[in-house]
Amino acid sequence: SNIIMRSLCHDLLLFQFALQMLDGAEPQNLNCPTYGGVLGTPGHNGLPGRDGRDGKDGAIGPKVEKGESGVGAQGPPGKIGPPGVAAPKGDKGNPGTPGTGVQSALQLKSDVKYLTDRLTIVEKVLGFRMFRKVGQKYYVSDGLVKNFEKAQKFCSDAGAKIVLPRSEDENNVLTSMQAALESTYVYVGATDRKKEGHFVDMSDQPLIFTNWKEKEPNDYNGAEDCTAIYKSGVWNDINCNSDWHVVCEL
Ligand code: MMA
Ligand code: CA
Ligand code: CA
Repeated sequence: SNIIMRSLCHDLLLFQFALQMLDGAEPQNLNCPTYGGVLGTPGHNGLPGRDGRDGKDGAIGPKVEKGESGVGAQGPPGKIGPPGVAAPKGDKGNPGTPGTGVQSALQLKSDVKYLTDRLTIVEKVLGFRMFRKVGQKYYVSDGLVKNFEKAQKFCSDAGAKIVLPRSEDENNVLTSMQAALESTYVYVGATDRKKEGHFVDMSDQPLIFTNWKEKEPNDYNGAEDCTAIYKSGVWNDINCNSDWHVVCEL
């Protein structure tokens, strides 16, 4: 737990540091007491490349007057010309390691939001007696038995929705929960109350996954507009007034 505390402290300092950067404040060294580590300062840009070497000697100086023909010997060579222009500067140095600039601060902010949102969900999950994780979702239950209306209210009061498997994976996880609940049926959030025979989710959207038992849905007695899942994992349309186990999803 000491390691976790240090890691948390470190994360907090990192975030605080990011905020300072956003404020344009002069970054300060920040310490975690038990860690003693110092937050690194942002990376500098790489050093500029070294100057290029001097250029080669310049061209020969001005031409000397030609001696009079046929008389004296050839005159001395002219003075050496001025040094050539310096060679172009070397290439720019490699960039330094990325600093905690505005870009990283924004990234950090969105990471913190994502984690906070996830934590809020996980804390809701912890309020239930039973839970399973499937993909990004959690299936939760208190093992209660209710009619469809009350089942829906129970879930929404908990900030959740009545369960509706959207894939075989999710259907399998719900089936395993049902075994643990020792229940005949678990309500599933699909109804054909608006249009007989046309099952939709609680937001009136078409179902992207179904697992109907053969010959279902059959609207038995003309009074079946809700859906439940059997222990075997197949679905049946049933009467909405019967009491069955409630599972919610988060
Ligand atoms: C029950 C009920 C129906 C289901 C049939 C299947 C008799 O009614 O569960 O929803 O379709 O059984 O035989
Ligand atoms: Ca029906
Ligand atoms: Ca049926």
